Amino acid sequence: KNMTKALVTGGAGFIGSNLIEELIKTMDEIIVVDDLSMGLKSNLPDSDKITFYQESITNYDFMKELLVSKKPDYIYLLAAVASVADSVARPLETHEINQNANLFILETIRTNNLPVKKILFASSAAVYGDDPELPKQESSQIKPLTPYAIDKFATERFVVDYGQLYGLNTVCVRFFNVYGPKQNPKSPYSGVLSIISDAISQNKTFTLFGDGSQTRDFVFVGDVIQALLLLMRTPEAMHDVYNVATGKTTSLKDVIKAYENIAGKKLNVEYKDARDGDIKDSAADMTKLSNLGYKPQYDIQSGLNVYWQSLA
Ligand code: UD2
Repeated sequence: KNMTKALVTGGAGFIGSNLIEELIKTMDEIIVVDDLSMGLKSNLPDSDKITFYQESITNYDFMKELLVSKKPDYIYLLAAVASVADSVARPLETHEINQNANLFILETIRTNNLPVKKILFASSAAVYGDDPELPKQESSQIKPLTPYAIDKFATERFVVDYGQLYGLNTVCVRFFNVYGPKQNPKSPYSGVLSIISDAISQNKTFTLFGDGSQTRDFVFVGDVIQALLLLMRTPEAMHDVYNVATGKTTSLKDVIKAYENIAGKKLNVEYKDARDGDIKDSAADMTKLSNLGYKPQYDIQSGLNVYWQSLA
């Protein structure tokens, strides 16, 4: 029997490590490439199916050798510098990771005729920018406003184009506000729910930028993994881009209220002015992914509940 192999770049990160917990149920080998700049080796489940490499995807010699020798069937391109602020501070460096390294992977697959079954690239709702028209459909106006968003959008186009021009099987996702276990609260630009979780469990003060009326489509990581697996196995999901969210929005104020109820304690909040460049509201139209059978299993209440339990 042929071994089925998946490669996950950024596999020790938040979304990657949650994905791998599912992949070990069906794959024979999961190859993880992660430089541990944000991810943690301890995020990975303990399984002899996992082959871990602490490497940057910008190590081209390494990546080429890995792809050619391992010949993965499925590739999840999740590695990125996920911080928009980092991309504004050092655009050339983040461009190398967020775009060029992914293009190198595509090019290596093409020029070596590697038998990859499907490639999925993780993009971001950031590509929509601050245009106020909501909810965002995949066909809505694209207005990338930061190096991060520009790289995500350009790489989406490369990934789709490598499908159309060279026949690679590819698909892209645009993540909205993903939250859940293993999200790293390290940076002030980490996902707000990881920062709130950290604050409430450690009894720290949470700094709220704005008045709390800003809204987001918060999607629990379990639903994100459902979406990724669905898109990988669905042949019609091809050379195309899909929003990944829930289709429902919640204000930051209401999220905090819900979290306080679950945790059974108050979050200590200090208010500051809205952050430069932050958008007020974000919302996803989920028609396209729903038409493939996607149905989120977690509302904000149940998602936060699982998240809180995971911190215990
Ligand atoms: C998310 C992405 C960003 C980009 C964007 C696209 C994250 C971390 N950021 O930004 O990369 O893709 O979506 O729309 O996924 N907030 C606080 N206190 C804090 C941190 C955040 O009040 O300590 C506020 C923040 O000002 C914002 C809201 O919480 O109004 C959500 O912040 P976020 O960084 O989690 O997510 P977002 O949607 O601004």
